[in-house]
Amino acid sequence: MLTLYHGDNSVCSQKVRLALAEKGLDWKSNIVDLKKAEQFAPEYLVLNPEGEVPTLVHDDFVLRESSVIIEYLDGLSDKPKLMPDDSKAAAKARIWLVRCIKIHEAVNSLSFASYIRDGELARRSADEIERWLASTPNPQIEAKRRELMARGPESVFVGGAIRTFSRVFEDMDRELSHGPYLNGPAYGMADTALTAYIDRLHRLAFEGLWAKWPRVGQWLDRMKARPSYRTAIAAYVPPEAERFQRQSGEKAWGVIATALKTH
Ligand SMILES: N[C@@H](CCC(=O)N[C@@H](CS)C(=O)NCC(=O)O)C(=O)O
Repeated sequence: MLTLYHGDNSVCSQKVRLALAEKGLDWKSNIVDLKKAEQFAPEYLVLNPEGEVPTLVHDDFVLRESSVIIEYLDGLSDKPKLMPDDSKAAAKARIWLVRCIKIHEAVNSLSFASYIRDGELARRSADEIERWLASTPNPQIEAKRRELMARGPESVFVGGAIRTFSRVFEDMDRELSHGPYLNGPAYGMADTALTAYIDRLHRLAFEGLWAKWPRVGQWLDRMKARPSYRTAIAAYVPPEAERFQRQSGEKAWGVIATALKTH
C-alpha cells in the first residue's frame, strides 16, 4: 500500500502526484494543510522531522524528498519506465533530479515574493505575521521568509532565483533542441521532475523568464496536455487560488522583469 502525505498546491507534492499518475499506481491520499501548519503536528513530524511535504509511506517504509520518491516509484513497475535505459541519459536525468533542490528554492522564493506574501498580508495582522514568522522552526528559513515578507519582489532571493532559472532554461532549451522531451526520445523522469516547478512560474504569469528560450514554453504546453497534468496538478488548484496567484504574479512581474534585464 502506497500512502502519500502531500499538500494540495505544493509544487513538490504535485511532482510526486504526477509520477504516480504517469506510472498508473494506486495510492492513498493524506492531505497535510500547510496553511493550518499541519506539517508541524507532532504525529506528522515523526514521519517528516523537517515538517515538509511530501512524504511517501510504502507499507512501513517512509521516504522523504520528492526527487528520491519519484525515482523510487519508478522502480515499482516496469511499464512505463520513466528513467531512461541508456546509462548516460539516466545520469543526465539524475542531474535534473539533483538540480530540483535548487529549482525548488528558487520557485519558493518567487512564490513567496508574490502570492504567499500577498496572501499573508491580506489575511493576517502584523502581530499574527510576526508570530507566524517567529514560529518557523528552521532559523535559516525564518530569515529567508522575513526578507521576502519585508521586500517582496525586491528581495535579494528574487535575484538569486532569476539567476538559477536563466541557467535552467538555457539547459532545458538545449536539451529540447534534440526532441520534444527533456532527456531522451520518450517522455521520462526529467519531464516528470520539472513540470510542476515550471508550471508554477507559468501560473504566476512569469513566462517572461523563458522568453529567450521558446522551446521551454512549447515543452510546458506538451506537459500540460498530458492526462497526468489534469489529475495531479490542475484538479488540486481551486479556481480562486488560481486567480489570486495570477493577479499577484502580474503585480510582481514589473519589478522581476526589471531585475531580469541585469542578469
Ligand atoms: N526538498 C524537499 C522540499 C520540500 C518542501 O520544502 N516542501 C514544501 C512545500 S513544496 C513544504 O512542505 N513547506 C513547508 C512549509 O511551508 O512550512 C522535497 O522536494 O521534497
